[in-house]
Amino acid sequence: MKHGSFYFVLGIATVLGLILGACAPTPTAAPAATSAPAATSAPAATSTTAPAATATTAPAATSAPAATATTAPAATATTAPASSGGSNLTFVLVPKNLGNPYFDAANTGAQKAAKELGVTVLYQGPTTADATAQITLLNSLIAQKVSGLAISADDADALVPTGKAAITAGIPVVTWDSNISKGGTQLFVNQADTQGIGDSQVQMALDLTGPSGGEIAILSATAQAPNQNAWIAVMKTDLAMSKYSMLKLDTIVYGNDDDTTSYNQALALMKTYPNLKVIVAPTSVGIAAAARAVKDQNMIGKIFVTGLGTPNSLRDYVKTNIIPEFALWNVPDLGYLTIYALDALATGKIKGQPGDTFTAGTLGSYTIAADGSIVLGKPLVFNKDNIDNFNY
Ligand code: RAM
Repeated sequence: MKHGSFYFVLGIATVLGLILGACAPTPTAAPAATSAPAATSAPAATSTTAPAATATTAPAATSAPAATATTAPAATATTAPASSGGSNLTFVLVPKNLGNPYFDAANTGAQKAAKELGVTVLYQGPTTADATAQITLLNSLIAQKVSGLAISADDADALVPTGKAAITAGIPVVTWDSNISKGGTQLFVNQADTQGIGDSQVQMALDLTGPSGGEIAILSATAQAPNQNAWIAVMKTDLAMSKYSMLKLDTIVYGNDDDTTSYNQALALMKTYPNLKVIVAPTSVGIAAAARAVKDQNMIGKIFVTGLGTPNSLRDYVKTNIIPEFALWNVPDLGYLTIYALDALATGKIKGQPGDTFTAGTLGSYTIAADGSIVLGKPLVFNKDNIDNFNY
């Protein structure tokens, strides 16, 4: 080869090499995953919206690459490995279901905590609020040896063996929002006092019927939902008290935290109970669907809706007086606190015993109560005067 041609070929090869080098995934893009091959391809898996993710869920797999999303049909969304510190910990925040704005809001707080702690938090859950699908996902995450699980349970009892299996495998487990029964979790991060949440639902119903009372109905999430069932138990006790004797509970129906099912249940309630005055929906999906049903049926002012939901999804209904008031807690803070609690367990700062104390970043210090829980704070009541102060 002549010198001229040699240098020409060399030049081309060098340019090609530079281009290929620039396209290659950089190792720094895989913050927490150690051995998962797909991790490098999911750097900014910022995609909170990432659908049935395959490779993007892989960062969770630290040592069992085969058992990733393919064995977890229910697992879909994943979020940014926010890790900035030196930790290799990969926690998974598991909601009752994906596509629920309430859990998405919790995930924003969880990601904030992840950044502060230098850990990775993945967000994976079943597509429907179904315990069997949630157990399938959890079994997969246990097989992948993730560093910790934060679960909002679809069923208190059905998840006990799964929670136990994780703990036995050395994977710390905290529940948040919706608890697993005894033995299935090491710590429950409760959003607000259960009694207080139940009381607020009945009080708001009375506010909306007015002092003379009237017929009310409860539109809940799933029939097995641990948190809704605990709140409904409080509501039933309250309704049996003389101070609420003017309220008549017609029925309890379940919309399964599914928008269409909840909407249809609300329509059926209005049809079946012509004197219905208030639908109480202690679920973020149910309350929004019920409000829409009232609007679509032109029942504004005749039937009111209240319960629990996120300010952003209910703002318009508050302003049009379909939902004059409703309650909730600071959901991003709930996700934030949950990840701090899980990190404290995973790093041995606490054992999950009553009396154990840890600091949850900007939220301050928490001590585990005798019942194995910590409580975020008090429920907030939202109405047209304050709703614009909240954005989640
Ligand atoms: C739904 C879920 C969740 C509950 C909220 C209020 O999003 O059922 O568990 O806490 O509503």
